[in-house]
Amino acid sequence: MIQKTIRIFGIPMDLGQNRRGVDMGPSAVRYAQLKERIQQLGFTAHDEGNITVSQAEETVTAADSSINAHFLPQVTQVCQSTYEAITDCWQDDEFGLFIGGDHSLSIGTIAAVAARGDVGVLWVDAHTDMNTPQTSPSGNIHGMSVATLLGDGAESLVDVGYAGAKLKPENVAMVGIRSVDGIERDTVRKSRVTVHTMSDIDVQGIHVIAQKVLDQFAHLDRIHVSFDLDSCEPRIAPGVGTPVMGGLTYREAHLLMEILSASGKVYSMDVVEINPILDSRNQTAKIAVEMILSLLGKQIL
Ligand SMILES: [Mn+2]
Repeated sequence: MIQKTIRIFGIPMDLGQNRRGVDMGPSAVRYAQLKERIQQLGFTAHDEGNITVSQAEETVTAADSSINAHFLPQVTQVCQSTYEAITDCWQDDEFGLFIGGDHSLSIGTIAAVAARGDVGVLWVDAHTDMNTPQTSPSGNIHGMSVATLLGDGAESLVDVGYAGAKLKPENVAMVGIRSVDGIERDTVRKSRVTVHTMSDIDVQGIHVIAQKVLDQFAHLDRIHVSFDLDSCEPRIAPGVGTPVMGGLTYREAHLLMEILSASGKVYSMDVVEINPILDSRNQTAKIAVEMILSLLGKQIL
């Protein structure tokens, strides 16, 4: 497919986790010449600016200690306005590009994508993000996004956009996984989500894994890529809130994007968890732009 027009939204959400700084991710990616680079590839790019996100400091509502999910009302509201803004401005024949912000924002972006029909979601991440308020050791919502999208989580978040689950587990694949919490491990095992761990990539090679993802999504016309920069090896992407050693190399990440792009099915993308405060000379935002260009079809020759 690869649409001719790219519609960009920034979602400076930092309420879904506890390392401050990911709210500056959209600025860092724009500073890394996102729009110019996309236009150089021959696309038209429209930047819709940022969704409004309240600051943690201005929160007046007392924390709700009855549920283990920090900033639940605020995260719900941002996901809802993200859903609405995307639904209003993003045309069917455009590629949707959503820049974060922490990974909780995907609850809003993927709700908007899924509202247009069945979609395969490739979750590129060090973590499975399948905790619920009942299982989460931290209470941080960015570790609950996938469970929420599958319909298991805080009710207000599950119902962002429209009531109920947004994804079917058989339409979700994960790549880059190397850190899963205790009880979360049981949830992942029991779910029908397909998980390709770093060990699988080591043994089989990323090209084989990429093909398996495409085979899994063979019955679907559209693929959404949710790219958490912590999937990459921290030496190449140091500017993330939760770095985990042993991640995707620069070339593995690129090749994954290139193979997906060649399928002609990629429809939209989240790029999340870039933390410029922890970064080194905007290196992580620059890698994010490289991944976006590869997914849009940039080739070596
Ligand atoms: Mn994540």
